[in-house]
Amino acid sequence: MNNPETTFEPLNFREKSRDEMIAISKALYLDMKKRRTVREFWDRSLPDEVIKNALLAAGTAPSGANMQPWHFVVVSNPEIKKEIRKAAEKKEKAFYQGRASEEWLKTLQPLGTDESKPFLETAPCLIVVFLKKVTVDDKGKEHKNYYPTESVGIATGILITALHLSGLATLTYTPSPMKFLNKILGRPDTERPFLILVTGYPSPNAEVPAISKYRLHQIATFA
Ligand code: IYR
Repeated sequence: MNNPETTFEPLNFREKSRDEMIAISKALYLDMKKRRTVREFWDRSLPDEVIKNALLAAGTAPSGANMQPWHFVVVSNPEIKKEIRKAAEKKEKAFYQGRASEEWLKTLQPLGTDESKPFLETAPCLIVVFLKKVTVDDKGKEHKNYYPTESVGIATGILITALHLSGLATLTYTPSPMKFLNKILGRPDTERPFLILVTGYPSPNAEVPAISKYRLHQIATFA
């Protein structure tokens, strides 16, 4: 608190009424409940501005020591999407045909996934989220990042929320291993691919698995 280099500014907190707080939290819950992970996308272009605003929202996330250890690559170029699909399907083939345990494949069964990933080309936008293991400054010096996994997870959650509330569908997609994304997208070794957020309008006849979420008492304890 008494570091001479630290400056502080007013928070400008506006208190909401109890009724407003309850109404906002309820409305947000009901809207977020409608978010579904979609695997069939429409090849319809998106307003750039929506993606940019969602990225700005993600960038407001709290992070360890405010290091902001994330980088987002927005891929809309069909050639690059094709390259990503080709590399990802190769990894998926190995996963479904041997790398995945019987138990894992059984757990995935209700989702109906397989090695074919056409959405990587159909969706207008792939947001590839990278985790910066270190931050490289203008002079090339590396600075340690703190809690990067937690930080990037929080930023990604905000990104998904922002895109959903803006009217778009997303799919959190994690081919494994994902290192090929550094090569295709020219990202340095100091960054690790975190996930691909496949983004777009859902296909008009998209279907989603009939799955449910746990109830409050199953996910929370009040002590
Ligand atoms: N990456 C594979 C397998 C997969 C793994 C998990 I964990 C999922 O929630 C869904 C799929 C695929 O995308 O098919």
